[in-house]
Order: sequence, then C-alpha cells, then structure tokens
Amino acid sequence: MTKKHPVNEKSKQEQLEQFKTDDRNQALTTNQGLKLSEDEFSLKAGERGPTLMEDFHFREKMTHFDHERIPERIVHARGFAAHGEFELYDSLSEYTKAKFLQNPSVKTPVFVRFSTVAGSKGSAETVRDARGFATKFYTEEGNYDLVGNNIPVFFIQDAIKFPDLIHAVKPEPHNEMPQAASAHDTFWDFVANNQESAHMVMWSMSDRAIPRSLRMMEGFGVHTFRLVNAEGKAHFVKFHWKPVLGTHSLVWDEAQTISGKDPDFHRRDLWESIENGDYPEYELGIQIIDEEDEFKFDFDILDPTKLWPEEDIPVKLVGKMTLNRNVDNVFAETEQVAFHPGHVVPGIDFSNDPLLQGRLFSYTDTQLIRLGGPNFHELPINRPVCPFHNNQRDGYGRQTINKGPVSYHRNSLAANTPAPVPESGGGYAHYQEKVEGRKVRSRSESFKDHFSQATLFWNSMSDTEKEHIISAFSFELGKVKSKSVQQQVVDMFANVSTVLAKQVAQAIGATPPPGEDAPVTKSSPALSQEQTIKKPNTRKVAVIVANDFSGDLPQVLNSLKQQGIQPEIVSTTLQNVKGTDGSELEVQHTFLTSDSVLFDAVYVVGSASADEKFRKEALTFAQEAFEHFKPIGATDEGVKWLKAAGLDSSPGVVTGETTRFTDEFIEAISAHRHWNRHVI
Ligand code: HDE
Repeated sequence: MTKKHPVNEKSKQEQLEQFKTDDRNQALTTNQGLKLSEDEFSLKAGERGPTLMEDFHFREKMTHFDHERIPERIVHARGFAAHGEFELYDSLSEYTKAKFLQNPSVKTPVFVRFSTVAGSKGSAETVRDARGFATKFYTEEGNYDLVGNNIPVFFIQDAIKFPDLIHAVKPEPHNEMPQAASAHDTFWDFVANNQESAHMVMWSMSDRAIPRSLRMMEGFGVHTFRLVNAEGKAHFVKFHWKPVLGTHSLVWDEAQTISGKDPDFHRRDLWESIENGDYPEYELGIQIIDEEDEFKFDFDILDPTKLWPEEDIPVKLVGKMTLNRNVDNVFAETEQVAFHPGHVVPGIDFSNDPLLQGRLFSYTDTQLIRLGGPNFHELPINRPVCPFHNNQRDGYGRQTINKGPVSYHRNSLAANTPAPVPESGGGYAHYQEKVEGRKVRSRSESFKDHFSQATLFWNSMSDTEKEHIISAFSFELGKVKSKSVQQQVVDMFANVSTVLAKQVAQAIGATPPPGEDAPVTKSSPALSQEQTIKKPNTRKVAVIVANDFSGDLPQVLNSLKQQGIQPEIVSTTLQNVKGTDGSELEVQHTFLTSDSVLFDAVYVVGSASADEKFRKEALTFAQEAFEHFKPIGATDEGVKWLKAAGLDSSPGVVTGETTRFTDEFIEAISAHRHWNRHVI
C-alpha cells in the first residue's frame, strides 16, 4: 500500500524550499560531487600545448553550458512571474464545489506569469500587444490554472486558426521583421481576411495594449467556463481580474521610447514593487449566467470574440490575489512553469467554446517539446501541493522513484491501487452536458456577427481613447506596404465606425468609406479606462534637484511618500545634493541614466545656482512629461524655468505658487494623465 501523505502537508513555499540551494561558502565540485582544485585553466599537454580529451571537468562544464537553453514558448515567450496568495471574500458554494472557493479563511498559494504574446524571449516589454495573465492556484485538490489575457476577447473563433493567426503576427519569415510588433503586412492581411478579428483588433489598437504596469491591467479568462456546485447544478461563468490600483496605460510615443531606454520596464516595475512591499493586488470577479439563459443574449456565449457587458451581467468581486514574493530563479520558476487551461479542479468545467476546446489539446503538447518530455509536472514550480499517484512511469528526466512492481490498473497485487475516487469523495467527474449533432466542419450561424461588439467598444470610448485608437490604426497601417491590404482594412473597419475608418483612410492615403455612423444605441462605460480607479500609490516621480536647493523640499518629499508616492532624485551626478540649509539628499539617477518616460510624473526643483546645462536637462524632462500628459510639479527655481518655457498654467501642471502645492500635486498624480492639456 502506498504511503499516505496528509493533504496540504506543505505550503507551496515550503515545498519549493526543498529544491533551493545556496552555493555561497561551498566547495566547488563537479556534478558528481568531486571537489575541484582548479577552474580557470583547461588541462593541457604542456603550458602552451593542446587541451586533453581526459579533461572531464572542462567537458562537463562546457556540455552543460551548451545545453542551457530550451525552446522558447511559441507565443508568450517574453514573460515575468511572481508568487502570491489568493483569499476568498465569501463562500462560492452556491455556484461551485471547488474547495479553494468555499472557505474565506483558506489562503491558496498562487504563481502568476505575465507575458507579451508576439515577441521573442528577449524582446521589449512595452510593445503594442495583448498581455498574458496566467495564474496557477495550488489548491488542495490539485492545480487549477486560469490562463487568461488582459483583453477579454480573442482574434479568432476556432482553435484550428491559431497557427495562421500567429504566423501572421510573428516577424515575417523571409526577413524576420518586425520583432514584437503587429505593424506589418501579414498581420493586417490576416485581419482583413479573417473579419472575426474585428473586436479584438479594436482592443489591440486601444490603450489596453500598452499597459503602464502589469500591476495596473485587468485580466480575463476570455472563454465561458462552467461552475458546478455540490448538487451538480451548473452555471456559465466568465472570470475577471480587477487591479486594485486601477487600469492605466502609457501613451504610444512613450511606450516606444521605453522599449529602447528600458526593455525590461514591466518586469522591473513588478520586481521592484514586490521588493518594496508594494504588493500588486487584483480582485477576482465572476459574471454568472444561468444555464437556462444560454440563448437569451444577442451574441452566442460560446463565441470567444464576445464579452458579456458588465452593465447587463454584473461582475461580482469574490476574492483578492496578492503577489508578495519574487522568484528566486527565473529559469527554474518563470521559464519552466507549465500552464494549461485543462488543469481544473472539481467544480470547474469547460464550455464548448471551440477556441477553448482546442487549447485543451495544445498546452500539454507544447510543454512536451518545450520542457523535453512528459515529466514536467515534477518540476518544483509545477508540482501540486497535494499528493499525486498514478501508473505513469519513466520518460526523460523522471524524478519520482516509484516503488514496487505494479504500474497498471486493474491489479490484485496492490489491491487495485492507486484507485479511482468516486465523485462524492472528491474524484473529478465531467459535467454531463447533453450533446447531439452531426460531425461537421463548420461554424455556428450564431458566431457570424463580427462587428456589433467592436462597435460597442468604440462607442464606449472617451474622445481621447478614440483619438488614440485612430492614431494606433494610422501607425500600424502606415507601416503596411500593400495598398490593397490598407484599403481592405479601412473598408473592414467602416463596419465598426465610419468616423474611425475615414480618419484612418485620411492618415494613410486610402479611399475613405462612404456613409455615416448610425446613432449610438448602446455603450458600456465599464470598457473605458476613463472610469477606472485613480490612486497615487506607487507612482514614481522624478525630482530634479541641483545643489543649493532651497525651501522645504524634504518636507514635500515626505508628504508624497506618505501617500505611497515614490520620489526619486535626478541630478547631474550621483554625488549627494546639498540644500542651502545644509540638508542633503541622496541622488538615485543622473540625466544620463534615466529619462522622463520612466516616471509617472516630474517635479522640477532646480536651484538658483544651477547652470544652463542643468536647466536644459530639467526642461527636457518636463517637456517630455508635458507631451505625454503627465503631472508636472515645480517649486523654487523650477517655477521660473517652467514659466519661461511656457509649460506652466496647463492642466496637471502644479507650481509652488499655489499654497496647496503638495495636495494639488498629489491629486494631479492620482489622475494619471491630463488629457485636456493642449499638446501640439
Ligand atoms: Fe494560449 N498558448 N493559445 N491563449 N496562452 C500558449 O502554451 C494556444 C489563447 C495564453 O505564461 C502556449 O505553454 C492556442 C487565449 C497565455 O506560460 C500554447 C490558442 C488565451 C499563455 C498556446 C490559444 C491564451 C499562453 C505557448 C487558440 C487567453 C502563456 C506556451 C485556441 C484566454 C502561459 C505554452 C505562460 C501560451 C496555445 C489562445 C492565453 C502554444 C492553440 C484565447 C497567458 O500552448
């Protein structure tokens, strides 16, 4: 009889500890444990002679190095992850029997990997793209993976088209350009010829595709899933993650500059926030539809190009996830983690969404090639926290040492164990949905409306968001070389809005479509980021200070810090800067090592003794922040500089002339951006 492990014997963190090793203060050895006396010189026949074959140390070291890379993910190659925990607000037993969704006092360990989709592993992070938002819940009933994106709909309706979509968006094969960008002919040719993509393209051209931070974006399960309760009753469900800091974006010019200045911008932000104790938080939301109401909507709930408008089907917030621990080793954890939408627990089941159905095949298949064999579930990051037993054996990299001769079912020699568990005892049983039909390769008529929700999205945007969408289309199509593809896309998006299509046509030299938009009959305010939570916490402010700064700067900085704002001093060199009253400030960045785009706001202090070069550098920061609609503050000499440059008295620019400077600057920072500013 197999030894019994108590369920949840170890927390995920304790489990991972077993595999960690600290090499400091240890003797250097080979992988066989042989202590080495020398590690800098290969074994040679004479000091100037050839290297010898018998140098087993050289060969082991070099062989290992030669094999250090594994194939990158075909999509979502560029990613970053963190550990955390999930806490439930109230029991969800009404909807599901999943154990981790029953008891609010249980904390479920999680591991979340965020990613871009199209770029290679080394590509920049602020590119225009959807972001992956994959969560592994280590529950006492096994791992549950919610493998979502930051956009609630997808480009295609059937998984069989995924290779085509990805081939079209990846760099073009003849010259492998462009990297991590959809602004090229093959992507837009795909869009125009696969018009089911219209809705997601609208999201991709919106600010959602250039998030300010991984901590400030929503997550969506995309597909319709099923929750099943202990009585066997099922409900359709869509999953959401809502960031506690609100949903915020960069502007496109800024995103492009950051790609060069700091290609690691998003991972650095996530890593530093966790190191600083500013733990990213997301609330889990669910939308529920009764099974009886499956056909009550003007869209098919199985169609992954459709969302459920929150105004019609409210999002109930059911719990909170907090990311509170960085990984110890990116390869071992972030790279080797293997997600799969098919990793479910009792009480969570699938729908017949044809995109989801295809994903249920693809994810295991991809891990086999990526992680080199069928034993990837044994890697520390992928191990469940509950015991697992079955008759699977052997294969590359097998770590478990299964004892005894029996590895088959049914048997008598091991009393027919490991044994299946009935549903009443926690065994997974698939929801017994009734299905009937002919074998067909076709798509349901109910999937044929590609434009209504794309229009709903457009109609729900603020004027600024609409302008950004028009600019994004104009940029992307402006990079497309084929006139025919450009025109096809303009004609296609006339089905969404003629205002949009006309302006894009104008920008790219295409023929504008005829006609006018129909009057707006429906919008969904929840889709606009304008409605989002606005908080100052964790916002980074570049404080530009020179020697001989005056006034109560340290006091202002303290007030900002009390609001969770992070002022960072920027100056000419890394020498401390000194105030006229003898106070000193440590400088974190120089004009050489940082840039306005890397901050949420700029605060110009300067000083009367600062030279012309300093003033110019400070104004470059302020000017760039101004153009990116960012909050700008100025006190002391900084006020004069901004005035002389004509940057004062605009929305979101707060100067020391106001008596409420600190409060107003904090308010301006909370607003994120000041779109009503006149930027030429
Ligand atoms: Fe994925 N997707 N996908 N996807 N996906 C992968 O699996 C696939 C889709 C998503 O951080 C791959 O392990 C197909 C939708 C995320 O490790 C691969 C289809 C959504 C991640 C794969 C889709 C996603 C992946 C590549 C169409 C949002 C990164 C590496 C049917 C709901 C997970 C891997 C991580 C990764 C296949 C569509 C999200 C090849 C066939 C829709 C977040 O298996």
